[in-house]
Amino acid sequence: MADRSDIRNIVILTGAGVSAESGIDTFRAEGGLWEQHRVEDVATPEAFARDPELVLRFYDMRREAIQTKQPNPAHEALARLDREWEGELLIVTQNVDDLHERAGARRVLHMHGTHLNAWCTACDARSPWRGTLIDRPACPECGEKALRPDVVWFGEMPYEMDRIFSALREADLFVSIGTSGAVYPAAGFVRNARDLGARTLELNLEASQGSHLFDESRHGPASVLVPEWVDEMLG
Ligand code: BV8
Repeated sequence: MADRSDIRNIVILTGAGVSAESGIDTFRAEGGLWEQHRVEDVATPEAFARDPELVLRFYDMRREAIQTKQPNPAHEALARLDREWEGELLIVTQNVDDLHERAGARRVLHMHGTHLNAWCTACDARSPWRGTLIDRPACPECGEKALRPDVVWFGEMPYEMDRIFSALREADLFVSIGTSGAVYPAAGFVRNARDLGARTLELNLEASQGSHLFDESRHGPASVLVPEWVDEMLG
């Protein structure tokens, strides 16, 4: 980061690549397959309506898996930046794990929801949830057996888009970490940021679908690139 004196407000977008070195599978490394299903075919309201058990098993397996994983140096570096950065900072994550929070980050926004909540389709309550949903447990609020993962599926509106766009409007720097740029609206944020006057930086294992849109794109593992970048920013 050449001259950072004019950087006060930062928006960081993270994707599955920031959790890859914690042992959480990305969507597209293994061809995005789960039990021979494409993720896009399981992470949809239609799939849930058609075969709820299949979808609930998919999320039960991942909800259990993330609870056995630990944050990696990329999560820890972002948490340090969150603690020490005096300007505005927002980590918009596409990830549904809680590794940013477990590393100590506080200014985190889960635009695609979280594995660790259950959402009641009867009363709309969202309850913290670490167990399984396959056995159709009762909603802690209303008692109905109508819980689904509190995760944004394809075709559903991501959470807190207004808050994301107001942060992008204020951003002096937009940094995209560990995402393929395959899924919208997240993949479009770099364009929004550029149009709104922010500088843009990509930290990713390899070129992504949007690399050409960034002022600078650095390739390597997040556990190396993110601590290096945070050291640059904190001087
Ligand atoms: C919406 C939660 C509208 C679920 C997820 C045609 C064209 C354009 C758009 C569309 C279209 N048809 C449909 C759409 C819209 C659709 C979309 O974009 N589809 C794509 C497939 C084309 N989008 C939606 O449906 C979104 N909603 O548009 O709503 C609307 C309007 C009005 C009213 C209602 C609705 C909602 C999308 C959210 C879906 N949910 N996740 C779950 O987790 O199960 S998406 C999921 O995949 C992730 O959350 C993430 O967002 C997305 C992409 O994954 P990545 O995080 O990027 O991971 P990936 O594996 O792809 O890449 C990893 C990267 O890391 C790679 O680049 C790799 O190189 C790098 N990496 C790997 N290891 C490392 C590393 N980098 C650093 N270090 C390492 N060690």
